Amino acid sequence: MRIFFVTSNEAKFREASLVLKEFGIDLMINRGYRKVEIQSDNLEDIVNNALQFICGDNSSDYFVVEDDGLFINRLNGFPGPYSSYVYKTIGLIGILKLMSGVDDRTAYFKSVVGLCGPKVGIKLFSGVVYGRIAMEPRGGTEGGFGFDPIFIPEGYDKTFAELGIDIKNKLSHRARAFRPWAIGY
Ligand code: ITT
Repeated sequence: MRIFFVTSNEAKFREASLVLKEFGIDLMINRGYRKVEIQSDNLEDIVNNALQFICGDNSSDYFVVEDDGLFINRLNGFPGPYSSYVYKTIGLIGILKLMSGVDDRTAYFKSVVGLCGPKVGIKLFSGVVYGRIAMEPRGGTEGGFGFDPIFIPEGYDKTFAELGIDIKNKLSHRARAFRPWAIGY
């Protein structure tokens, strides 16, 4: 039995692979598939839909798709499901500009992970990590990806990028979605 993570994001793949290694699961990437992403306000719908295009090819392989969002409370959850587009367009500096002068900097990351394969149908798992938006990007060159340089998880003073992959993988939205997945799949 083989499990393929269908993603264009190698950093997501690397983090998920390390989490699943704890459970003796070897993750592979893509097997020629591409994640088809619909536009929706709902991460679960995006994952469900992406899996419809991949699953049911009669192989004995399992497939995983993950969708994430950074939800900033003061911005009514923006960028949320649009995080990928916002990251590529206004980026970290754009988010920090939107947050300029804002006291409530609380935010959270959410991950929805979907699995499909022979006999399991589609199963969804989710994970959340709460935290706050930093005043400036930190740790960008050392580690992390995406919004990691501006996200400080609850209980820490450092950003995900400064904390590095080992600590991030203990508490991240991704780890919290993949761990129950690994136990339950
Ligand atoms: P897929 O091909 O798997 O969709 P993606 O990069 O488009 O890869 P998502 O749509 O799931 O991934 O994620 C939206 C964006 O949120 C992503 O591009 C990152 O910029 C950001 N993001 C997701 N997880 C993150 C994390 O753990 N740390 C920092 N930023 C993250």
